[in-house]
Amino acid sequence: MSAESDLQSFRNALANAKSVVVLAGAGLSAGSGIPTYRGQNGLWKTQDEQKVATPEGFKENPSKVWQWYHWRRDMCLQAQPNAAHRAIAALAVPSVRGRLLPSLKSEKPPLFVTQNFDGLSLRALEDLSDTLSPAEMNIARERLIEMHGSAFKTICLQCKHVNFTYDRPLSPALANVTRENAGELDIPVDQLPRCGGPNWKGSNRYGRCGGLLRPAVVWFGEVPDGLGEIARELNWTELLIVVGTSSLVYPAAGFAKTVKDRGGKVAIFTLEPTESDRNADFLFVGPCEKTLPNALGIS
Ligand code: BJW
Ligand code: ZN
Repeated sequence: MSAESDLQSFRNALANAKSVVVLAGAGLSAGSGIPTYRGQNGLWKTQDEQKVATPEGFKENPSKVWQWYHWRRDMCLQAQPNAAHRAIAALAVPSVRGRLLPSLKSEKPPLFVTQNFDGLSLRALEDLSDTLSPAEMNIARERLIEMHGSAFKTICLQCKHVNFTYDRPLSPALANVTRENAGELDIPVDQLPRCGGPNWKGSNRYGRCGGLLRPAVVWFGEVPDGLGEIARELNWTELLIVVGTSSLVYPAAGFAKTVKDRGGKVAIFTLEPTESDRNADFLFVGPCEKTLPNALGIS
């Protein structure tokens, strides 16, 4: 199938689909300068995932883990959404959906499931605040599932309060942590981020209890967020658009098979296809910040 006919048949599939889901991975944000996990320059080349991305690793050395998340969180804050984030966000605009996805059964935007913790998809959506009404924005936010959590959320290990903030640093002791020294500094546990913030005054109330915070991200062995809603949608998804994931981490790695088994179609946008990507109905190879806006006709 030539690139052109691929594009035309993909556009036809979009036009005919009654339900569409988008699934994204780290490749979506690679064009914004956020490193992927696997592959040549992936994070796991220099960092042991068992030490920094498991609950056991955090229990063993919360200081190391917090330092590692601090510099990555900073990097996410400095990064900007790219053209692929913007193209997906544009599906929240009713007129764009009317043009591209005229057969959608629901009035809501397609469910957008991202494995990324960088917050860039949310920011791309929020950049549309002049275009979307407050109600449309709320619905679009609800249709975005950050299934592996967010760099900007914390959870208190004691009272379980979840907090969202773009503030930095989350504790004064993290201020000097950089990519180069992350994990090397000797920061005692009582100087790590705490429930109620650095000026905690001894209260034991919910959200201000002084307990140790952890990043509200999903580590290996933990259950991802939003699985119930995702499973419900995948039951009747006619087109799954997969962007920039190696499809090695479950349960997300199984979504394409679920859709195929129920008779749906799968479109994959990736830099380097793997063997399993070749079973896709539509395959777009190249940087998704170029291929995705082009395929959707949104620049
Ligand atoms: C581009 C591009 C460009 C580059 N344009 N493309 C054995 C068998 C089956 C399962 C398991 C098993 N052993 C253990 C498990 C379970 C485990 C798992 O799957 N492990 C595998 C490694 C084997 N999974 C879990 O533990 C999950 N939980 C779970 O299973 O709970 C049980 C349960 C499930 C369901 C119901 C009930 C119970 C939790 C997984 C948590 C993953 N957490 C992380 C860290 C998040 C926080 C943080 O960032 O620190 O999530 S790990 C990391 O991997 C991160 C990612 O979201 C995730 C996926 O990575 P992703 O996005 O695919 O990135 P890469 O780097 O792998 O790929 C990038 C791709 O982009 C590449 O293909 C590039 O080519 C491409 N690319 N530039 C387009 N410009
Ligand atoms: Zn607390």
